[in-house]
Amino acid sequence: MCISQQLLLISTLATGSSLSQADVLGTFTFDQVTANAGGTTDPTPPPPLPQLTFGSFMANGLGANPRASSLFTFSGWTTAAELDAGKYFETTLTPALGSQVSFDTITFGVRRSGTGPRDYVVRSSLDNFAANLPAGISPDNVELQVSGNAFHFVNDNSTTQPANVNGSTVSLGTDFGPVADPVTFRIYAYGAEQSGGTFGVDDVSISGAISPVPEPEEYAAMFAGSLGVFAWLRRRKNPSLAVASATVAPDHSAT
Ligand SMILES: [Ca+2]
Ligand SMILES: [Ca+2]
Repeated sequence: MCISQQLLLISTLATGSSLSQADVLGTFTFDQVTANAGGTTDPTPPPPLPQLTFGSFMANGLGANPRASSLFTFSGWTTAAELDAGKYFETTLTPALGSQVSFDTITFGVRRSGTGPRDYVVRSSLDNFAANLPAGISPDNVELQVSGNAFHFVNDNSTTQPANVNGSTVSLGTDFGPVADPVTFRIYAYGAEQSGGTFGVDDVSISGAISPVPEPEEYAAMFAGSLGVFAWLRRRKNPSLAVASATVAPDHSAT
C-alpha cells in the first residue's frame, strides 16, 4: 500500500466518509394484502436491499386476517388505556454479513375505523420493547398528537379523516447506529373504542445509512499507515532520519 492509499484509508476511516447521508432504505407498501384473506403475514415481497434484509411485516395477537386491502389493518386490539404487550405489528431488519446500519427514522401512515384504537407507540428489541421510541408528527397533521412518545388520534370519528393519516415519525438517533445485529421494531395500538375496531399502517418507510463493517485488518492497516505516514513526514522534515529509519536503528532522540 502506497502512502496516498494509506492517507485515503486513514481519512475514510477517521471521518466516516464511507457513510452516505440517510436515505430511505425500504418502504412497506402492503400492495398484495387482500381484505379478509391471507393470514397475519404481509404477502408482499419485502423491500429488496442486498446489505439489509427486511423481514415480512407480521401481526401478533390480533384478528386472523387483514380487514382491508393494500394496507396492514387488523381488529382485535385492546380496549384498555395501556398497551397489551401481546398485540402488535412487527418486522425484523437484519444487516448482511459485513454491513452495518445507522438507522435514522421510521415514518408511516395510519388508519382507524370509527371504533378502532386511539393510541399507538413504536418500540424496539434494543431495550426488549421497554420504552416508546421518540415520536413526532412531521409534517404536522391536525388529526394526530404526541404525548410521552405515544401517538394519539385527536378525533374519534374516522369518517372525517383522510384514508391515510400521515406524519407519524419515529426518530431513532445514535442508539441505532451503526448496528450490525438484527433489530425488531414493533407498533402497538391500544385504547380501542371496541375490540372489533381496526387499526392499520401503510407506507412504513425506514431510512438510514449503510456502511461496511470495518475489518480488523483495516484497523491494523490504519495503525500501520499512521506509523508509516508519521515516519515519512519526519523523514521529509529531516532527511538524515531516513538513514536511521532504513537501518531500523532505535531512535531515542525524541523521547
Ligand atoms: Ca398500500
Ligand atoms: Ca368513535
